[in-house]
Amino acid sequence: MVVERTFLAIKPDGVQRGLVGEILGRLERKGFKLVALKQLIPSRNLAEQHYGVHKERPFFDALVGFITSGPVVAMVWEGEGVISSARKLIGATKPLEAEPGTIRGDLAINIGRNVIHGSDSPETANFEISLWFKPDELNDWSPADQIWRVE
Ligand code: IDP
Ligand code: MG
Repeated sequence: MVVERTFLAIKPDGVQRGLVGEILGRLERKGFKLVALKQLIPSRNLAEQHYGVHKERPFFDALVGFITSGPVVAMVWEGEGVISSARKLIGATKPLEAEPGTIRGDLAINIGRNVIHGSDSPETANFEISLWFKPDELNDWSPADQIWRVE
């Protein structure tokens, strides 16, 4: 398994509902490494680029309107297989279909208020990381307990 980086963002509903700590805790406890974190209210331009693949979808305007409506917690997480693993921890797009134990399965009901975004492929992850972060906002670091992490 290769070490990868993925872009995750707690959406405005997650921030407004006080779920930031809960979500960060799940990712930390899983064992992934946080390499960038910031809170921002995304500009319309940023949101439209981020959700560019959905430009033609009927929900696009509502989606961009919502993601720009308040603070988002933008993050980059690193680890082996983190892109697909984080998607599993997040759960299905429709929260009522997301498995219990996943973030959306445990914490959300509505598809338009599904708490968190996660990159869906290595290409998307690279695009989204460079869209949301400058290179010097990403930290290369080794956990002090790395000796306990086995192959
Ligand atoms: P994902 O977030 O699980 O990757 P995508 O299909 O990439 O799901 O859609 C991006 C976001 O757009 C979803 O998280 C959801 O908030 C919203 N969305 C997707 N499909 C619909 C829909 O049919 N109605 C309203 N919002 C939707
Ligand atoms: Mg998606």
